[in-house]
Amino acid sequence: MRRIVLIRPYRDGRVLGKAPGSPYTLMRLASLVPEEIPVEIWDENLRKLPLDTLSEGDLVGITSMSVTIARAEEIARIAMKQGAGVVVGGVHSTLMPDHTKTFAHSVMVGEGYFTWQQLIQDYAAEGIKGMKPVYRDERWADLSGLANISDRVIQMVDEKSHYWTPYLEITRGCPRNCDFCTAIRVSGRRMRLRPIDEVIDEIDRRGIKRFFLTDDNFGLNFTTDPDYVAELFERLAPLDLHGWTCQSEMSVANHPELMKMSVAAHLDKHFIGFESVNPNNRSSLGGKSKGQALMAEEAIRKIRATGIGVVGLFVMGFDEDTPETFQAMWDFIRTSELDSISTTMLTPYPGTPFRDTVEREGRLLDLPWSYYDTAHVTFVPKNFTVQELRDAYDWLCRKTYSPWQIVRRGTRSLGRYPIRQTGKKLFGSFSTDYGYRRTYAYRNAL
Ligand code: B12
Ligand code: SF4
Repeated sequence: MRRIVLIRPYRDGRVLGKAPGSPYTLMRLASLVPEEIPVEIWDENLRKLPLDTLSEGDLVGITSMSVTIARAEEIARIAMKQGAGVVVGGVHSTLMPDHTKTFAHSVMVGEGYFTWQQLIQDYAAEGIKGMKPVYRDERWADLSGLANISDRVIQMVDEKSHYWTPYLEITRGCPRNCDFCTAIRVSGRRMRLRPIDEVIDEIDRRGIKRFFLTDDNFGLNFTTDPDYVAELFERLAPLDLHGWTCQSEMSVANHPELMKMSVAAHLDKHFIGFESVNPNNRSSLGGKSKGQALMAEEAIRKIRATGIGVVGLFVMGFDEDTPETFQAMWDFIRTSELDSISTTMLTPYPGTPFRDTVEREGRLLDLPWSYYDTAHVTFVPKNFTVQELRDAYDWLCRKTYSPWQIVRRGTRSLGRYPIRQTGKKLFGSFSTDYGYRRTYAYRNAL
């Protein structure tokens, strides 16, 4: 084997010279490559890929989400034509292996922690001939000692020079069961926790000062595993961090003691999946106490009172939604104390019960995967025409992400911190809304 090349296909590009987020998935996978085999990470958000250098003896691993699968396919076909062995893994290939199989020697279904190592051995022994069409790894393995990021990978990626936001995994999985959610189909419904020593060691060796957790529902651990969370916060508190953010749910507001500890642990913001201000949508939301604007307001107030920010995540286009839901959403955004807002379009991702429903009812629109970016309407809604839903969503996004609204929320957010912390908190106070404005803007680029 000449080398292993791990590729992230283009999606976000660069902002002021750096890509928005580090290639965390590939950093973990590259760390599983034995030291004697050369490994490279190619991030197409960062630079044009030297695909013409791929040849026989190279093993190419490509990561995929539905939105990037078309580019993954182009890269895979070029690499295969030049004689490289090609494996595609990630969310899309896990949920649609039959589609992915058509343009790769191997498809990685599931987490791949163990099968990736198996595939490397198979390729090293017999080249492309040794690669099995499908490798399955859906055992939801214990995270202890699993693919810790190696020093070789830390040096190679040089996150500080190339990326605005480093990612970090502390827990994985979510026991809830929202019918539109892909995360639980690829990370499992059992909450798994990384050993705290390994988390602290990783932060230390990577030298990161800010990070975004990849955890599907970190905040749920406040309720299900308070001792773990308390110990984690105690260990993070003495570190010299600028701040970090996580995905949560509003039940964190019921844990004042942990919230207090989280401030000392440099937690900056909870991204909270309120999902909907329409109470009729509760059945789609897997048992979370959601869909109730009053409860949301109370939770936001309590969390912000501790000095932690709240980013509200909302999904539009549920079957129960009507034009009034959009007005109610805007009223809520305008009057709430949220620090940043994400309003996304409900999307029938592969592997979800929601997709099964729209398929069964003949409501799935025939659109390329690039439209699965949560900013496009990809199915026929119940109470709108497709165009009406698009227009309603456009109306909401133009209001929510107007420069004035971004500045208003960002300045309010920054105002929560003591003046001496302004430098540290400036980036994070505006970057989230700016990022969502960009995500929405992709829609108009297609
Ligand atoms: C963190 C995260 C993000 C981050 C960073 C994403 C990134 N790494 O580029 C941010 C916030 C930027 C983001 C953005 C988006 N995301 Co996102 N994200 C996640 C989240 C919560 C965790 C992913 C993660 O990093 N996990 C930790 C790493 C270590 O593991 P992993 O990526 O799961 O990969 C493992 C396996 O899949 C496998 N594997 C993956 N690739 C490969 C490749 C090879 C060769 C092999 C062998 C194995 C392998 O090995 C890894 C280790 O086990 C997932 C939810 C989830 N549980 O998957 C959603 C998720 C992946 N995101 C999703 C979506 C829709 C998006 C956006 C389109 C949203 C938007 N509105 O723009 C964008 C697209 C961004 C892009 N660059 O393409 C969907 C994808 C659905 C789908 N069918 O594609 C998910 C599943 C969430 C959901 N809605 O349910 N996301
Ligand atoms: S709470 Fe979040 S991660 Fe959990 S199932 Fe629902 S959408 Fe998915």
